Amino acid sequence: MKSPLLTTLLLPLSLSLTLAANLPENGGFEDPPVSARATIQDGGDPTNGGSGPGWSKIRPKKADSLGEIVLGLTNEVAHSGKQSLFVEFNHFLGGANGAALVSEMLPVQPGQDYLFSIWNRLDANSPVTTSGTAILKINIGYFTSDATPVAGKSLNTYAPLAPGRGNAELSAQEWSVIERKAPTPADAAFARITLIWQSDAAEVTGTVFFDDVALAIHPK
Ligand SMILES: [Ca+2]
Repeated sequence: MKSPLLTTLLLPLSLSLTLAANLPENGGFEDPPVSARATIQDGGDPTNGGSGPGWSKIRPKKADSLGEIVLGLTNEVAHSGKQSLFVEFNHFLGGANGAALVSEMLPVQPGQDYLFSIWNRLDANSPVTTSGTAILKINIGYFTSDATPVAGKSLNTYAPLAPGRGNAELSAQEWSVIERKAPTPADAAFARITLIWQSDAAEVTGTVFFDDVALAIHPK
């Protein structure tokens, strides 16, 4: 039997570990609830108008001569819970001029081995078609305790979203995970995740679902 003192000591520790293993809040895209595929404008805004939780900014690529990228939430498929984020490329040929989703400032522990992960799956009704590739760019910026950017220490990586182009497990039949090691700098107190959808110069059409964005301490 645990002593009351031990239980008291263990409780805050286990609570902080739980939080540390599940950043950002709403990484599972369950908030706000939707009853169908819903764009940002139609109630599928994971930032809830910029008030969070978890996500602070979202920017679709509005339709023009370079096509568009539509973002929102859907209950069609989910890796966890009932919902995921959908990213719909529609004759997009804007290259780096794409769409983005930005997290809130997430508290992290300095000098730790973190693992960033995000699950992805193609839409069986509209898989990505392109002569080049669609790209998910992942940027993790770090900040000190007074929110000053930690210079030169951000993580920049990317994953191709067209099958057979370096993201071999991506399919419409099942979810697969994109993982990147993300060690925190020694003076980091916060991290901010920016997800950017773009392409190389080729035209892209098709939809990819994303779920369960996490930044968690990597088990040694
Ligand atoms: Ca989910």
